[in-house]
Amino acid sequence: MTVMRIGHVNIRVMDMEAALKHYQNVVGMKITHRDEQGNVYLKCWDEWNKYSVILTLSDQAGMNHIAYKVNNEQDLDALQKKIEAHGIQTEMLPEDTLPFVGRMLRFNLPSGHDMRLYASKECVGTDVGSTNPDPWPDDLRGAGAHWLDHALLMCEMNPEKGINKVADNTRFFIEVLGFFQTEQIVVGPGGAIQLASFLSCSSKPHDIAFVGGDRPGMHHLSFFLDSWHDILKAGDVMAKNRTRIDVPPTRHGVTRGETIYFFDPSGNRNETFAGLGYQAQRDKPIITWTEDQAARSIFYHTGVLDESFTTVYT
Ligand code: M3P
Ligand code: FE
Repeated sequence: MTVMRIGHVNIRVMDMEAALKHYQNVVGMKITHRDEQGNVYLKCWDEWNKYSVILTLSDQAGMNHIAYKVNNEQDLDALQKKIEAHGIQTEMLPEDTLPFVGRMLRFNLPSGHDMRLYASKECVGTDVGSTNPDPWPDDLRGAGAHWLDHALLMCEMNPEKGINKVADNTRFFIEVLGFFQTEQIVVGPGGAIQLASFLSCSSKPHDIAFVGGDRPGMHHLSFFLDSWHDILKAGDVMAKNRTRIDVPPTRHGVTRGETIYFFDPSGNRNETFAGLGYQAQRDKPIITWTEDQAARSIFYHTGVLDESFTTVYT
């Protein structure tokens, strides 16, 4: 188990001031760094590394790269060999290519997404510290998200042409990066097509997920909250800030998560996600959702899936 967790996501925004208001006042993050190119780095109060979101000004929304943290530098070297042996080219970027981050292994996932692995990022501590910590800090803002929890990436899928990057990424994450699959949504005759895949490298129901679509992209990045009550309050915060809500508070069948989907001002979808769902263990049978229950797997209460939920993404 060498990959520990999601480290950060670099996303593109079209209006930096509006984005900063959103990620600070709604999500509850704090700015920890600005670089000379104008990128802004933010962290959640319960994270101990320097940042988990990098905002880059652009004329188009979306994700530049996603990065996961591995145990140590030796694991990074070992993973480089494994990834290359799988037929994927890699590049080891030198320390400080990104501020406060050590060497960074760069490669493209089978789905085309730019992914990075690194072993070190400056530790600045959580907002309650590590000595006799209080359960939460006094200056919580907005939803008061604890940490960046996971991301869901859209992957090209065209069964007629035999293209299924959801399945290709799943194989890569299991065979090369050491993740294990917790859940899947299958469609088509005999459930032969893997439409969605949920993968863990921890004891959480997912640390990354993939869903099939027309083109690669980012469906959402998700921030962790403690409880259903915190989800309700996050909805209040969104209303106060006139945040565009995509899906109001509900529960997922997949992962059992309690959720709200909403958009940042550039149209990047965010999620607040509560509950650890269940203990994801490596020997747990994979949970399978069948095509007739696919909508309920995503929105458990209504069992209704608005088409825009899987067609609108950045
Ligand atoms: C989640 C989650 C889709 C499923 C989404 C599930 C888009 O976001 O955190 O469990 O099919
Ligand atoms: Fe999610």
